[in-house]
Amino acid sequence: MQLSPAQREEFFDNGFLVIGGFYDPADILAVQSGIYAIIGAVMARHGVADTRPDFSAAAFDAGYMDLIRQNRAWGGEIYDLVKEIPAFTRLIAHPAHETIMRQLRPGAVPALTAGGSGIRIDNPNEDRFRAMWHQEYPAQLKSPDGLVFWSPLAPITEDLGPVMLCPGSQREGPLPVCHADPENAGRSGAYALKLAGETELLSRYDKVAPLSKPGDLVILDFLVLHASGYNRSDRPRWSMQFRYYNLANETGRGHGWTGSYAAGVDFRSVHPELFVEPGHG
Ligand SMILES: O=C(O)CCC(=O)C(=O)O
Ligand SMILES: [Fe+2]
Repeated sequence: MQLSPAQREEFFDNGFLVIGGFYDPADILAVQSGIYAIIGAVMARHGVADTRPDFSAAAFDAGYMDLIRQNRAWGGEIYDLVKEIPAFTRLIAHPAHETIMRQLRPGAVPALTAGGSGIRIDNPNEDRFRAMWHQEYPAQLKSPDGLVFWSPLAPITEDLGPVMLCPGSQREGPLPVCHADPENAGRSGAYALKLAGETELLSRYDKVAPLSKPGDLVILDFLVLHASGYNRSDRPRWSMQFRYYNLANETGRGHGWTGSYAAGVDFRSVHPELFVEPGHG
């Protein structure tokens, strides 16, 4: 996987890059088929009759909305199980991720954040689980020059709420955060963090929300400002995230490549200067 000079320039200018048709369709199909099987297994566990059509890429999540309408907690079971699909685990360490990182971070020694990969299921109108505007670094730590590889499992349309990004915002460097109030009601860990001076900061940037489809890849700089969109459709928004960091990065080396919330660490113990009390941002 060789990036063109124009693609590299686009990434450095914007802090993100969309690559169409990046993954082998068979690899994506295997993950969708795994999700189909898990939905069936959860139906069977709860005695729900399985009247779904046979598996197809277009309807891999058939039955899911009916299940969560019956009992929202069953959606939580599916959310935890889909991370254990072998085909998903194979994609986490896809060789092309390392190849891309070596091209976008010259001299990098790519490493994979344990627990830093996942499958998001953004259900319609569940704004409580949206990611507010954030940089990846405080939420993940490891190294500030890390990359998020983001890829949808269903076609992303406007009404599904594509991820929003501020092009060029990665040049701000690591930005201070505070605890959101009152927005943090029901939020914890990285989800409760809000950028200090968010309104002023966001007013200085354009916001874009690129559409994508299964097999496409969106690469995000660990420092680019981004947020979940608002799912106002009647379908879940399925997407995969793979997170890589750089063992050759000096800041990472300085704190021992510590992880953040996923590793049970409060990032404030590593970067106290990046936290401000509400009202001081
Ligand atoms: O998919 C989303 O809504 C948020 C994505 C995100 O913040 C990430 O992948 O780091
Ligand atoms: Fe993020």
